[in-house]
Amino acid sequence: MAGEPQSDCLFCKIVSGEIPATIVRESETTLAFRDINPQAPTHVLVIPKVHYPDGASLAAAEPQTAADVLTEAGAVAADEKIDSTGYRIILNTGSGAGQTVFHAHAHVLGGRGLQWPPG
Ligand code: IU
Repeated sequence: MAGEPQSDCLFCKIVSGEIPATIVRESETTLAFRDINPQAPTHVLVIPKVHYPDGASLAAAEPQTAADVLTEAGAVAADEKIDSTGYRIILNTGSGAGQTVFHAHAHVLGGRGLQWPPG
């Protein structure tokens, strides 16, 4: 059922503690941890604790939790001191856009120059 933990979902297992992660922030509804394959000096993933396959489906079902993900992404940027230099929040959506884990997550990237448009 939408929103329920999925037994085959890596990020649900991080939420439950079954798989370890370097957690940098936690709120009632979200978890933020370092990406295992960082693409910038700061690369943190912010996820909802509930399972939805992507950010849009999360926002449609639980808009407050989607807002919490963005608020926490901003808090990560402040914690990492990249808020003054600029940072990027990315929600890859669909395999064609590079999404590989189908549990909603926002990438927070910063600490280096970021090009536009992204690849
Ligand atoms: P994507 O937007 O679905 O491609 O992002 C998934 C991210 O999850 C990607 O950057 C991976 O490096 C990251 N990740 C992780 O942090 N820990 C893991 O155990 C696995 C993937 I698998």
